Amino acid sequence: MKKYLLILLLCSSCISHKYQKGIVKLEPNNNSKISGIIYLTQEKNGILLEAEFENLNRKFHAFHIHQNGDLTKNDGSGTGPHYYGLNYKEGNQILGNLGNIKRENKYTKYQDFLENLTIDEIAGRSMVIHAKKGSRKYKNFVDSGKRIASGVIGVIE
Ligand SMILES: [Cu+2]
Repeated sequence: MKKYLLILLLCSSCISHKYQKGIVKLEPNNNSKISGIIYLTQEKNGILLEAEFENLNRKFHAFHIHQNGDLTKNDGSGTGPHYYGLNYKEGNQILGNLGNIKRENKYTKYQDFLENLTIDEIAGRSMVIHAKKGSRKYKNFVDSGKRIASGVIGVIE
């Protein structure tokens, strides 16, 4: 019995993540002037996101994880649909809906914690900023306008 307890205790602290750090360099879409860098750090229950954006032009911009890492289209359409989460079921939180970025000035510093997400599962996908305000974090996606900046989620080992 003691042996099983020990194994249980060990395993609750050994949830292994292949990647601990990620980085995204945002490039403009649809001829916007928006750029930015996003730093991702894997923590126990999610990802710490720290970012700096340049030239946001509205008070709020929707911010999402999209399924694909294809940046070859100027309108950002290569990034495909929104990312829902690995084990998404109807009614669950939509993990790719990161809510809205609130603009500060020419430069905007932004920080968030993305619960229940791992860098492993989003590596190679993309992060996208939209022209308009979207829905609140983890709720259903609402139409948030054109894609104005996007970047592939890269990993750092
Ligand atoms: Cu989106």
